[in-house]
Amino acid sequence: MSEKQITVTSPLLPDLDEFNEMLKEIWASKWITNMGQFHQQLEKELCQYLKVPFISLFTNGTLPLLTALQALHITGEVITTPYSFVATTHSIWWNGCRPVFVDIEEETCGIDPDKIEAAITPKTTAIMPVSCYGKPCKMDEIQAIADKYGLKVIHDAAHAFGVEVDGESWASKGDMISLSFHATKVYNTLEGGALVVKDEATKKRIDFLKNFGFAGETEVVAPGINSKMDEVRAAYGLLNLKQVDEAIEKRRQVAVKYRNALRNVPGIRFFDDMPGVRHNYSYFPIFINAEEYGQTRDELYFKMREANVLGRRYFYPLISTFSTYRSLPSAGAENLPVATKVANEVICLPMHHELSQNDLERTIDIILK
Ligand code: T4K
Repeated sequence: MSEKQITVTSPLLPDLDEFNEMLKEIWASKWITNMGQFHQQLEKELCQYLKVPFISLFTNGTLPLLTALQALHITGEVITTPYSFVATTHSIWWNGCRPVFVDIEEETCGIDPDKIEAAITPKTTAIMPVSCYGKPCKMDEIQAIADKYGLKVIHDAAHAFGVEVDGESWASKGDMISLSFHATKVYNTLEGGALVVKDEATKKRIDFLKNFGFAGETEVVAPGINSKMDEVRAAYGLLNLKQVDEAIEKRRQVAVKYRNALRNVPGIRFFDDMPGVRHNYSYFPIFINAEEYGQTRDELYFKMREANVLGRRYFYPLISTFSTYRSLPSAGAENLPVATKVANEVICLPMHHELSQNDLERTIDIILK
């Protein structure tokens, strides 16, 4: 364990002097939260960067999911994927709804649209797909099913910051789109998140909901929550926005090197770029076929750990196997064969803007041995 630790990710940090200048402004104004000037500026700049009409900032990427379900009055059953971070399903549960797991497809690791209709019941009110690893899931097919049955689509795009398909922002797909700006994401505000919405009235409603439901000093129009982003994080976010493209380009170069090194290794599968897609390279998952590769996923995973290379098994175990959810009728492995297989095959390799050539070689060498 003598060699330097290589982690799965490393946060994009703003220049400390520039940040300090912004902190001085905040200190001077004494306005530190509740939709201050940096909060407003970041919302404006994110709308431009993400090519979306309206955005509302949040303290993390879980609360926009919870709030979207509230705002859309979602009840009953919500169809979702078991192959995600737990926050996706928790947001459904916290709204008093029942998550209904539908299997994923290997091609995108997103929910399989061909399996959605069979899971729809009279109680279904929404679909919550995830663009896992920032890879666009089959949103057009999902939206068509939602339209046919009158369902809402809440798109968990936590991983998909800056992703575009044929020039269109992926953060515009769905009725409401949730983003995470956690430290481990391509773009971070320390902790943070946002909800993208389509019209001004909805934006206003979300802004009320994230501020206890207040619509003025004395009027409360809804049972809201407190999930406002403060000025310090908004300032940090403004600085990071200036350098996120450079970070994405560095990640792209890492992806190219991984692909070149691993392309012909039997039993290792990974994603290539999709035509017309601007990827953000937020994760670099590889999938191990133990028989062809000669080692199981866990054998490789623990070998990497021994060498201080900390890949992560995102998303193992499946959400549907956790104690809260495993008794749901849709949670059985027989209903989720692809997700179960993929969760047992995946390792996300170290992927961030600061990986050195030596870091990459160390990681690749372990896999090639
Ligand atoms: N929907 C989806 C699809 C999501 O993936 C997530 C979050 C959400 C919703 C909810 O969004 P948030 O409410 O979290 O904004 C991480 C993140 O905490 C979580 O945000 C993320 N998804 C999930 C996939 O991964 P951990 O438990 O794996 O993180 P941790 O602390 O083990 O960190 C991993 C590595 O990152 C460390 O080994 C080193 C590096 N790191 C991490 C932190 C926190 C740093 O270098 N500095 C840091 O400050 O969950």
